[in-house]
Amino acid sequence: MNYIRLLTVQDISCVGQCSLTVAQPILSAFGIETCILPSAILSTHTGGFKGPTCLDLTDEFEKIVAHWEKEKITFNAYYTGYLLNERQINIVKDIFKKFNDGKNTPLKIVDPAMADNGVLYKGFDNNIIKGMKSLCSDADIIIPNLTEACFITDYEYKEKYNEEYIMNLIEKLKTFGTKIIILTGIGYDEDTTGVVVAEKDEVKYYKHRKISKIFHGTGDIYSAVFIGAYLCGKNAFDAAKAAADYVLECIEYTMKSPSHWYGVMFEPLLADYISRIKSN
Ligand code: PXL
Repeated sequence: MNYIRLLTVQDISCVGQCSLTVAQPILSAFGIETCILPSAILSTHTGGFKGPTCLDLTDEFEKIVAHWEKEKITFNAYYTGYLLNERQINIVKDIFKKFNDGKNTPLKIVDPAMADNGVLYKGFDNNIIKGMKSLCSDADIIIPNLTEACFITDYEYKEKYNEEYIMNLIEKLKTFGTKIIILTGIGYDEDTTGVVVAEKDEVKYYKHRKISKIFHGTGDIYSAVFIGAYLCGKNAFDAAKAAADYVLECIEYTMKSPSHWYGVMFEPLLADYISRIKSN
């Protein structure tokens, strides 16, 4: 594998096993140099802790970008996650155009992390949807969950649906013009869920068992493993499958510790998983 220097832009939730505290260890374990631009520092994520603190780092973005430009820093790939507002998103869109080594155009991967289970995360309003629509239209790969996909396409969110509903959603997502769409959390019956992978004219579905308990941060773990596996040479479908299998393993492991409610204990399984995925 060629050496890859990736920039990921998302928040630091100091406690909570999501965003950068997930992306950095996972991508580094894949052998990817993982540079960070933190969108905010929160004491915890916003999904269940009471009254998290949040320091908005938007004002730092321009200063950091200016310094990187002076240092002639380049990236081979970008991965964006939880961003705070449209101003931040506009700076990220600008970052996408800079830091190119002039040889290979960096790959732009956008997880429009802003919503789940039919609702926006706490603290967001419709402006974040507008911003994410714009960011997704600049991406090569998008990784929305069902809720995010509905928000960015103005499509009705449904808890129960059939394949036709999802195929119509995929058609709407295609209008963003990305090379690959990874649509997560799609299940057609009570006991299963899965991921839809759309690339060129091909749409494939990987179905696996569903665990009814909801855990925070699973979307971030999913994206990081998908990106790690994809950048290490797996095709999109195999990377999507690998990420789903890992998230499932981590959830099952976490459920053995019922008091661990705020995230998924992915760390104890990471080293073994990476060596398995790299050997096949
Ligand atoms: O996992 C998504 C996420 C990331 N960052 C913060 C969050 C959430 C989800 O709730 O609150 C701060």
